[in-house]
This record gives sequence, structure tokens and C-alpha cells, in this order.
Amino acid sequence: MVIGRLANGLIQGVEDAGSALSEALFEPVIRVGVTGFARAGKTVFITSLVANLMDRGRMPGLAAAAEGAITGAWLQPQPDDTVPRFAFEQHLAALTGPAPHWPEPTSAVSELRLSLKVQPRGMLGTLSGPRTVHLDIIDYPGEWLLDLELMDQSYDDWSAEILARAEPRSAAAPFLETLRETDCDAEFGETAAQALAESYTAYLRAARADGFSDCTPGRFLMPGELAGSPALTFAPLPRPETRPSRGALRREMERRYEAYKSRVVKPFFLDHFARIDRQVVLVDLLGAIHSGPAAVEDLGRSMNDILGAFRPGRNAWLTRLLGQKRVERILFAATKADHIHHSQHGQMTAIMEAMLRQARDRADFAGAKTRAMAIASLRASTEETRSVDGAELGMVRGRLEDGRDAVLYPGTLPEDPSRLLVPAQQGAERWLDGDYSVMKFAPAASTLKPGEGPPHIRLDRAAEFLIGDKLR
Ligand SMILES: Nc1nc2c(ncn2[C@@H]2O[C@H](COP(=O)(O)OP(=O)(O)OP(=O)(O)O)[C@@H](O)[C@H]2O)c(=O)[nH]1
Ligand SMILES: [Mg+2]
Repeated sequence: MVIGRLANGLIQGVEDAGSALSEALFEPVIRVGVTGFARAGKTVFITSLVANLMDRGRMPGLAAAAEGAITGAWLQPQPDDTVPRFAFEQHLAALTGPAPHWPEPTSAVSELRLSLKVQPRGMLGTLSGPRTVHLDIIDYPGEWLLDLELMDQSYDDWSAEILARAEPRSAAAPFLETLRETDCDAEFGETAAQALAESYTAYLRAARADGFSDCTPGRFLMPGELAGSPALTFAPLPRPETRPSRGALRREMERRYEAYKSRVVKPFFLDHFARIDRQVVLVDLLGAIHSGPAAVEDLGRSMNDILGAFRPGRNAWLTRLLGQKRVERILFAATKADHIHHSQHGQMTAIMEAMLRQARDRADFAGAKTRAMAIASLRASTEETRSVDGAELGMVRGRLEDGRDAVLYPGTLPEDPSRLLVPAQQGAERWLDGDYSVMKFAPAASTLKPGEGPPHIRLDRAAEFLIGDKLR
């Protein structure tokens, strides 16, 4: 019996090694990370990308699709058994069903495997025969990337930095007051810990609403199933004058901070981040422009912070973790371009490019290929031109969420991106040149023709940059 089991185990082991080897040699796996802050458009992006890779009629900008080199695409069980599956069918049904609506917010990491059968064209391709390329697409909140800086910081250093930044902000006043009323050296009690954590989380939420993105720990804003656990029930405290006694509130807070790092942050970077080959960062540029100069400046800073997470050498802990592994391509995509007329897409792209250039400079970034684009994962509007006071204005028409039809002229984006970026950096309170409005359109009701995925803007170009080279 034992021998039988052993032999079985051995054969199994050999087979596993064999299949891993053949997968590595003949069936390349590309892990594509999709991130962005809450509501940036990650779920809609993945759903539309996958649907458009399965039915490729609207993907002329993806060379392999245009040339007919992709001969099949199908969903497969993903390789990671413990990661929730991305609910593709549910999200697609929401977007393209009889009463189209936007998908529900998602708050944790999820994954989907799409496999493509590729028959490269040309002499070499014909010689090599068809092969299978697996795309593992991973959806994760951008907030989690900002936790990286905790890994190289002690609790006291993190606290000092956070409290120094909080001091001048009005949103922090209630938390700082709670802190003043707390005796950090008193014996630990769960009630005091919870009050501090709640007050600190309320500050992070308010800071986020005021346009600050330096809101760590990231999971305090996106707790998922960890809500209420000790690893998420701590707060920064002022540096102690003497070494705190055992059992003191301060000591337990420090222990929980370290638990957060080792049990929450580290597994994410190890299991997901470290394995990513290609990355999309989605940003809501039009939303930020609509909110005003402070939000645009904050968006620029957060692009810089996110890019920093991909910069080898910036963080000692991450450098040790990654070894030689590097993400190869990073796409910054401004989503929801269907809110403006196509005549302004050039300006939108130019603003994204200028912001990416600045972020690259600030983060001293070299290595991965980067690109900035303006896209719409799901086009929810149609365009029309109207004469207003003798001028021809490009407008967009869509269905509002209450079912009414609306035509919108969102304002004109400047030809020169510095007209927006300079006032944002100089701390202007509002735009001098005019206002930019956005409206929330519901997904348009449409029947998809056979062979076509949902309508989009430049999703094919985004796919070409991200994975095109792997499909040749
Ligand atoms: N018009 C338009 N709106 C979009 C598009 N993509 C996303 N949106 C809007 O942005 C909202 C958020 O999109 P999601 O894909 O759910 O964003 P997310 O990043 O997954 O958000 P969380 O799951 O909350 O982190 C949607 O409810 C839509 O209102 C698009 O291509 N066009
Ligand atoms: Mg989502």
C-alpha cells in the first residue's frame, strides 16, 4: 500500500514537473495586473477586454486580431486556487444585458484566465504551428500598492511621518483630539484601540475626499473580509519618550502594525505583485479635471507613487523579494474618454502623456516600457455636432442613470497640457480658463452582433501595447 502510494506520488510529481515544463516552453503565461483607485474603471476594463478578446470584431488595433492570428479564445480555470475568480459573466451580463447597468464595486483581488490559440502568420509562424498563450488577468485595488512604503518603516517612523503630515490638515483635527485624550502608556484595552482606529480611519476617508492619496494603511479604506480584525485595528501614536512597558496600548499597536505588514501587505506583494509581467493603471483623469486643480495635482502625485512601486531599488524589501523579476510594460490609461467628443481625445492623451513624463521624472523611473493613453472600456455615448452662436461644438449624447437622454458639451480641454498642470502644481483653487463638466452616463442598450464585443474606444490599442508582442 505504502509503496503503491509512494510510487503514485512519484509519478504524479514527475507529471507535474513535466506539465510545468511544457507550459513554460510551449504555453507562455502572461500575468496582466489591472489596478487603479476605487471607481477608476478596473472591473469594466477587464470585462470589456476579455469580451473583446473572445469576439474580436472590434479589435483592429490589436495586430494579431487584425491579421487573424488569434484563432480561438476561451476561459479556463485560473491557476491560483485560493484567489476569488473575477466574476466575468456576471459583470458582462450587467453591462450588456436587457437593462444595462454598471457593475457593483469590488473590494478585493480577483483573477481570471483567458487562453488564446495563436497561429502566427508568415513563414516562421506556419513552421512553428499553433500555440496557446494564457493571459492571467489580476484585478487589485491601487490603494494596496501604497502600503509598500510600510515594509521598510518601523512603527515609530511610520507614526511620526503620518502624524507630521496630518498636523496641518483640518480633516485630521478629530483624530488628533482623540489622540490627545488617549494615554498611550496605559494598559492596553480593546475599546481604546477601536476608538483610535475608527477615528484614524475616519481621518483617512476625509483626507481621501479632500484629494490626498497618501492614505496608509491602504486596507483601512478597503478592508474587505479583514474588517474589524486586530491587524486592521491600530493607529499611529506619537513617539514615546521612554521604552513603553509590556502590555501598554502602544506596544500592542506596534505589534498589530507589524502583523499588518507580515500578514496583509507581504502576502499581497509575494503572491500577486511579484508575479506581474504587464501592468495597466487606470486613472479617472476627466473626473479629476472636473474636481479642480487640487485633484489633478493629487492624481499626478499618486501616479508618481504607483510608478515608484514598480521602480527597482526604491524599496529594499521589494528589491529583495523581486530579485531579477521586473514588470516589463506599464500602461497608464485615462478611462471614460467617451465622456468627451473624439475631437478632444488628442488633448486628453497629451495631458496623460505630460503627467506620465512628470511622474517618470519625479520617481526617477527607468526600466519598464511605459505608455499613456485615453480610452473608454465601454462606450456609453454617441457623438453629435451642434451649432451654438455660430460655432460648431462637438457634443456627446447618452442616457442618464434615471433613464433620461442628455446631450453634453463637457468644455474644451486645452491644446497645451501645461495650461492645466501648471495651475495644479501652483495650488490654484479653480481653473481660470473655464469649467469642465462630466456626467454619469449609463451603459447604452445595444445588441452585440455575432463576432463583436462591446463598443469601446482604443481598447484594442491598449491590448496591443500590453500583450501584442506575445501574440506574434
Ligand atoms: N462612460 C464610461 N464610464 C465608465 C467606463 N468605465 C467605468 N466607468 C464608470 O466608472 C464606474 C466605476 O467603474 P468600475 O469598473 O466598477 O471601477 P473599479 O475600478 O472596478 O471600482 P472599484 O471596484 O470600486 O474599485 C462605473 O460604475 C462607471 O460609472 C467607461 O468606459 N465609460
Ligand atoms: Mg471593481
